[in-house]
Amino acid sequence: SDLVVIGLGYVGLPLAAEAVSAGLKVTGFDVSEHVVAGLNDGVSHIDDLSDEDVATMLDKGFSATADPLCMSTARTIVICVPTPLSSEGGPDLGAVTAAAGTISRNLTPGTLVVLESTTYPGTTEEVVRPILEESGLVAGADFHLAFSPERIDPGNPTFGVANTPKVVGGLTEECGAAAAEFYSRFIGTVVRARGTREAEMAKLLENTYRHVNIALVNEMAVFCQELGVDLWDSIAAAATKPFGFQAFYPGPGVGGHCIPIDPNYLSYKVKTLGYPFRFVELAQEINNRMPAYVIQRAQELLNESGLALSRSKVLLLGVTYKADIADQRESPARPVARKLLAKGAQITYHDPHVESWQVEGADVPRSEILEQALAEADLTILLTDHSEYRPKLLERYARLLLDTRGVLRRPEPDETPDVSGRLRRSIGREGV
Ligand code: SAJ
Repeated sequence: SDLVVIGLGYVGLPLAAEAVSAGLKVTGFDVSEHVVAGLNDGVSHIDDLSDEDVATMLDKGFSATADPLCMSTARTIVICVPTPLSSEGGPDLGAVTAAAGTISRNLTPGTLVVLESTTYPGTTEEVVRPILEESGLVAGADFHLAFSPERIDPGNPTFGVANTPKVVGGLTEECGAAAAEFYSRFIGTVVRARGTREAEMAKLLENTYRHVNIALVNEMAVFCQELGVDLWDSIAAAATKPFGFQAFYPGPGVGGHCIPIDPNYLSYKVKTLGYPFRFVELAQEINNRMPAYVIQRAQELLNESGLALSRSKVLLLGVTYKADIADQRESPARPVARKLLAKGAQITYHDPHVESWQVEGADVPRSEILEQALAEADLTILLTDHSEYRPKLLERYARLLLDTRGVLRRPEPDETPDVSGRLRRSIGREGV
C-alpha cells in the first residue's frame, strides 16, 4: 500500500481519511482489535469522522488490521500513537517505541517512516531511529525517516488535514524531501523545517505559546477583579490592533490533550539538561489555580446575596474542556465540582454533549431542561461556552451567574456589537 497509518485515533484516522480521499491505497494499523473491527464494520469511534466517512474509506479500499505484516509492503508508514504524560513529567514513549519495534521487524528498503506523535526534540533521532535500525537497515540510506507534527484541532469546522499547513523535518535532506513529497499528495501546503528536531520543537513552541498566553490572561483576570477592570473589555479593545496582538481569554482552567500536556515535554527535556523552563512551570501553576479562583468568585457572588456555598444549589453549565465537543480530558469542571462538594454545595450539571458525569465516583445529577435548571439554581457557573448557552437566554433565566467564558459579552445574531465585536450587557452578571 501507499500508506500504513499506525494508531487510528483522532490524529491517525483523519490523516488516513484524507489520504484515501486523494486516491492513496491506505491500510490502518492499530493494536486494538476493537478499533480494527469497528472500523472494518464501518463504525467511527471519533467525533470528527462519521460512520459514513468510514464507509466511504472502505469503499475506496481502506482496511484496518492488527497484523503488522501490512508494514512490509508499505511505501510510507506514519506513526500516530499517543504520548501521554509520564509520571516523571515527560512523554510516555511506550506506544512510540512499541510501534517502532513493530515497524523494525517489518521494514523493507525504500520505505519512508514518519513520526507524528508529539514529543520532545531529539525523540525521532535518539529513540525511534536506533529501534528502526535494529532491522539492519540504515536510516537516511536504506529508508527515509522524518518527523511531522500533527495539527488536528478537534471539532474545528474550518481547518482539517488538507488545509492546515504541514511541517516536515527529515533526518537528511533526502528524507525531508521524501516526506514533503508524500504529504503534498493530499495536503495543500507542506513546509520544510531544517530537520527532525526543528519540526519537533515547532510543535512544542506552538502549544507552549498558547499555554503561556492563556496563563497570562488568567493571572490578569485575578487582579483585574480587584482593580475594577473589565478584562474581557480590555482584551476586546486590544484585539482591535491589526498587528502584533492575538487575543487569549481567561477561563476556569486549561483542559484538553494538548495545551496542558505538551509544554511539559519541553520543560522535562531541558530540565534533564539542567535548565529551568520557568514560563511553563509558572503557566502550569497559574492555570491549575483557576478552579480555586472560580470557587472564590462563587463564594463572593453568593455572599453578596446573603447566601453561602454550603447548601446552595449550584448549576454547572458545560463540563467538557472546550465548547461544542464531547471531550472531557483535563477539563477544569471536575476540580471545580470537587471543591464545590467539599464546601457543601448541592451541584447539578447541564451539558448537551455529556450524558452522565461522575465526580469522586458519584453521579452528579444532570439537569435536562436548561431554562428550568437556570431558574432553580441559586448560582449558575458557566464553565464551557457551548453554543446552546446563548447570552439572552442566560440573562433571562439565570438568577445569579458566574460567566467564566465571557459569553454574556458576545452579541446575539440580531444584536449589533460595538467596534470591538463585543456587547456590554448589564454587568449584574459576573465574569471570572
Ligand atoms: N483556553 C482558554 N483561553 C483561550 C484559549 C483556550 O482558557 O484563550 C482553554 C480552552 O478552554 C481549553 C484549553 O485552553 O480548555 C485548550 O484550548 P485549545 O483551544 O488550545 O484547544 P485544544 O486543546 O483542542 O488545542 C488544539 C491544539 N491543537 C493541537 O495541539 C494539534 C492547539 O494547537 C490548537 O491551536 C487549538 O486546538 C486551536 O487552535 O483551537
